[in-house]
Amino acid sequence: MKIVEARVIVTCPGRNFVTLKIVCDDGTTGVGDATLNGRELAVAAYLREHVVPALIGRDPARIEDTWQYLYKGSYWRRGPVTMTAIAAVDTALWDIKGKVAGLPVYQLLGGRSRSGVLVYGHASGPDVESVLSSVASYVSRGYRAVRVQAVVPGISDIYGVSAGPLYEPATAGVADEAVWSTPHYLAHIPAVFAAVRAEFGPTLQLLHDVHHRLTPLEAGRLGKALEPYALTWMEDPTPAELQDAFRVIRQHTTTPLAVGEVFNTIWDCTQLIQERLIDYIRTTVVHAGGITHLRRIFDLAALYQVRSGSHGATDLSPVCLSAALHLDLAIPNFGLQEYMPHTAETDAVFPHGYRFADGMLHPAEEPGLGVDIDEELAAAYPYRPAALPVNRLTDGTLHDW
Ligand code: CS2
Ligand code: MG
Repeated sequence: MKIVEARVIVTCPGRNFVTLKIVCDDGTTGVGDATLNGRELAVAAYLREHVVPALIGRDPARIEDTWQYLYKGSYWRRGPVTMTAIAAVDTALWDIKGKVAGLPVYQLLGGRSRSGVLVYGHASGPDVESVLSSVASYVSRGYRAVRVQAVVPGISDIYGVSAGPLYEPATAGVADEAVWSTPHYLAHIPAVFAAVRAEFGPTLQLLHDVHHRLTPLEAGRLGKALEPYALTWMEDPTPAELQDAFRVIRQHTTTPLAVGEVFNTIWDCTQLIQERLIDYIRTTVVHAGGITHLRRIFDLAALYQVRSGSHGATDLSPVCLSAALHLDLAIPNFGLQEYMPHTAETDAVFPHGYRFADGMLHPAEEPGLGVDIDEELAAAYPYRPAALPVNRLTDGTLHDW
């Protein structure tokens, strides 16, 4: 078999997605997600200009060799654009291998390790009462794990609180500006979790995303304040360019820590994993080099009792989610999978067979990943520039977002 074509498809059914579709000489196709929120066209150009020409004529069965070729062969290693492009190729090749074998991809990864993939949903609200009813709506739909974000008195526009049923941080055109105050935030969040825990009892899994906004010491203080409410994890407490920052947090709290949605390679988390500075690694198929490289990260993590908790926001397309579910089902150290349902328009552009039942997602049983892109429909939604917000302190200083 040979690869004869690879198409880079950019579409915006409500938000932008980049998809790679690889076509083989016998007509077999495979898809890979290549979406990098707010930087979509950089990955599209990287694929079109530098990767697709190198794919033509290659044997699609050689997944590992192609990964090494694209990683080592470019000389310029790592980085979100490169690793997202490699991920798209890798994911599409796993899809093809599954179709050729006549098996769902999870079977090629060692088979099922569990009955389904436990997911968490996103509850939020403008005040504690509405947060409680948002959590209740997830519980009534069968969710067993819920991430809780809340508006903080004194901060009008806060990360993770949706205005409507769908949360979408990227906005049309140039970046929005948000305002942040750490003292207001630290004063409010423990009370929100006290109310949620009191209402829903001890066994509902609760999570919180700090979105990189605290110093290590502030994060230690928040983690300690949240200990009575037994969170499953506190996410991205501080930026992680310096992995040893997590030592400080660890010294101060037993609240479990999760990090990794902006990581691209295993080298971004070796220290975090090997020193057991985190409990969950949240890297994804699309941003960390595809199924091949993410498997490598999860295997390292398994040695240190660190579990997976892959990012699954709506900017990761149904192609990424499908691939994530196959890996989640197979690995021994699965923890949780984030799940934010896509819009009806997005679901129509990416026909897929995964389904939600009893708080879990279940991948399609058909050969490959069980997801595709309807290219005709995709063409009806042209690309629209959109950007993630920036964040400033009350005095105007640019802060982490
Ligand atoms: C978030 C995301 O889902 C999460 O945990 O951190 O909403 C994130 O902000 C976006 O995916 C950025 O593209
Ligand atoms: Mg997050």
